[in-house]
Amino acid sequence: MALIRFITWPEWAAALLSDPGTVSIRPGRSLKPQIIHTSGPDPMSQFPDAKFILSANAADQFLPDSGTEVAVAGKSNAGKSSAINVIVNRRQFARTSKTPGRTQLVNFFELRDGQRLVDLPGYGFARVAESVRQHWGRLLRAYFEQRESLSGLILVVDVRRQLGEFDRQMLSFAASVGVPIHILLTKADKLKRGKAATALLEVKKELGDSASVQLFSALRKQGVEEAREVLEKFLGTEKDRPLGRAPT
Ligand SMILES: Nc1nc2c(ncn2[C@@H]2O[C@H](COP(=O)(O)OP(=O)(O)O)[C@@H](O)[C@H]2O)c(=O)[nH]1
Ligand SMILES: [Mg+2]
Repeated sequence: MALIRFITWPEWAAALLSDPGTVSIRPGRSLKPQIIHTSGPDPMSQFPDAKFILSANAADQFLPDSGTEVAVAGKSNAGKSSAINVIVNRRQFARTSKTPGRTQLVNFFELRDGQRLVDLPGYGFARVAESVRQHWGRLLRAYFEQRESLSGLILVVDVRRQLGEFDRQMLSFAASVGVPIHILLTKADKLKRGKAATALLEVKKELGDSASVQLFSALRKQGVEEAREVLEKFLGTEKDRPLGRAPT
């Protein structure tokens, strides 16, 4: 729901300070900026009040660890933000592609009271400096080790690619703390039906019972209901996993 109106500079500054996630400036004919709400309440969504809360760059910045939380991970450019937007049915909820900075942080969203979605930083191993890779590795490890509210991992993988080093690291972190895993093989629209089915079978065969897997396309809205059901299941899951075990 977009609300566009002209405001004064003090109003703009106040809005930016109170809710930076929903305010952007567009160059217009007027000297005054426009304020554009991209994430107001949306009655068409299952999560009408979903909102971005904060980005963390260190474990001590994580939100309080109560309720249930579902983490979404994927190598950069896998299609994670697009998938989140379609599943939550909120345009521009998780910014697609180029929001500098945010892609490197642990982003906390509140879906409903006591139910969160966490957008984890994703990266391709080859493209990142070793020091940065190590920082993210530590941050992700800390996240999986510490979050008692973590109830499920949704891993987004480009259906045209094999599971990579990043994906295997995420699977290993989740498995080692007993968190259930669901894999979205996304961009399924990029493959012919037979090829997509083969890719699905291959991942299923490789992972066996350790994860559930489905085809997904944000573009065609394929597999959205299935993904939403998994998200709801994870969010409703009462946790019974042992805590404090370090991922291996
Ligand atoms: N064809 C197709 N393109 C997609 C799909 N999902 C994402 N993309 C494109 O892939 C690129 C990366 O998507 P984004 O969601 O930003 O990936 P992220 O880096 O994992 O968050 C963008 O150009 C998207 O438009 C999909 O299901 N089908
Ligand atoms: Mg993204």
